[in-house]
Amino acid sequence: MDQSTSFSAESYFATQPAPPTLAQDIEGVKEFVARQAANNRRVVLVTSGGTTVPLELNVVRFLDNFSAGTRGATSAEYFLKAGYAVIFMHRQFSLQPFSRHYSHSTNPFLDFLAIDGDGADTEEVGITPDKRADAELFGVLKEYKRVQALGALHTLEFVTVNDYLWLLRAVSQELSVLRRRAMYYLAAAVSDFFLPRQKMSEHKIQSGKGSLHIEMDQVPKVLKPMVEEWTRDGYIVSFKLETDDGLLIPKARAALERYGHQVVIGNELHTRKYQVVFVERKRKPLPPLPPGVDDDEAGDAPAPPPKSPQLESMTFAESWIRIPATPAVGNVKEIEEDIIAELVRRHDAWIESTPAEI
Ligand code: PAZ
Repeated sequence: MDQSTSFSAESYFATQPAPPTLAQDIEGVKEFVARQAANNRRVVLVTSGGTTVPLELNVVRFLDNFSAGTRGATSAEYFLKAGYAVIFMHRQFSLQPFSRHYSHSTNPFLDFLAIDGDGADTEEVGITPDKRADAELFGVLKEYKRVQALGALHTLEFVTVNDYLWLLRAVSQELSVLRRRAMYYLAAAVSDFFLPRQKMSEHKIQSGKGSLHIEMDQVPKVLKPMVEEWTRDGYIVSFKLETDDGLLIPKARAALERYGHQVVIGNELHTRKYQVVFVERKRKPLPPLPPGVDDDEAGDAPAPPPKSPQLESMTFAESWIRIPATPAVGNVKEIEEDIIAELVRRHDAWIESTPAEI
C-alpha cells in the first residue's frame, strides 16, 4: 500500500464511518449531562486506555499500544471523590474505576473470597478472614455504592482509533453545554497513525508475498477543533507521553502554543507512576514603564496597536509532582491523588479568573 494522505479533522469525519453505536451512546451522554447540570455538578470527561488500528475490514490483525488504562481509571476515582461527575470513556476491557482494584490479576478478587460452611451444598461465599483485605475491599465497595447511588459515573467504550475519534467529538459537543464547569482529561494513548477504510483489504492479509509493507496515514490532530469548535470554554487537559525525558517540556510547550488549551501533563513511560510535570501557558508580564513615567502619563500617549493573541509572547510555567518510587510496604499512595487535587485547584482558579458566561 502507498500514497499516504493528510487528513484534517473535517476530511477525516467526512470519509471515515461513524461507529454503529454512536447515536445510542450519545443519547445516554445527553441524559447524564442533563442530570448533572440539574444537580449543579461539574463533569469531567476522562479518556483512558489505548486504541487499536485495524489492518483489515474483517479484522484479524491490528496495531495496539501498551496502555492498561491505569491512569484514567485511577484518576476517575479521585475526580468522583472530589465531587465531579465522570464520563469514563475507555478502551474495552481496560481498567475501570473501582473494579481496577481486583481485576487484571494483579489483585485477583477470588483471593478475597472465602467459602463459609462445611462443604455441603448450602455453602455461602463470604469475605476472607484477612482483616486488612476486608478493610480495603469494604472501602472500595462503599465508595462504589456511593457513586452508584448518586448516578455520578457514566461509562463508554471504544476499541479502534476511529471509535475513539467519533466518540470524543460527540461527547465533547454534548458536554460543552456546561461550559466552564466541564473538564476534559485526555489520558488515553491514542494512535498517531491509522489505515483509512478505503485502503484496507477486505479479507485477512495473506502471507504469500513475504514481508508486509503498509503505509499509514496520520491521525488528524483533533485538539485544535476540540478547543476551537467542539467545546465552549471548557477546561482541557491533555497528556504528553515520551520515552526521552528531554522532549517532555519542549513538546508540551509546543502543544500549548499550537492548540491553545489549558494544561499539558507530561510523563515519561518508565517513571509515569512516580512523577509528572504540569505545563501551562503564562502571559508575559508587560515590561515596566520607564522611570518617571506613571500610568496616567502613559495613558496620554498614543495607544499601541492591539496585539493579536497569537502574536503576544508567551512564557510557560512548569511544576513537577513526585511521589516516592518505591512505596513503603502497605503504602499505596497513587500519584493520581495529587494530580487530581492540583487540577481541581487549577480548575477552581480558572473559573474564578475567566470572564462570566454570556
Ligand atoms: O494507561 P496507563 O496508566 O498504562 O498509561 C497512561 C498514559 C501514559 C497512556 C497517559 O498518562 C498518557 O500519557 N496519555 C497520553 C499519551 C500520548 O498520546 O502522548
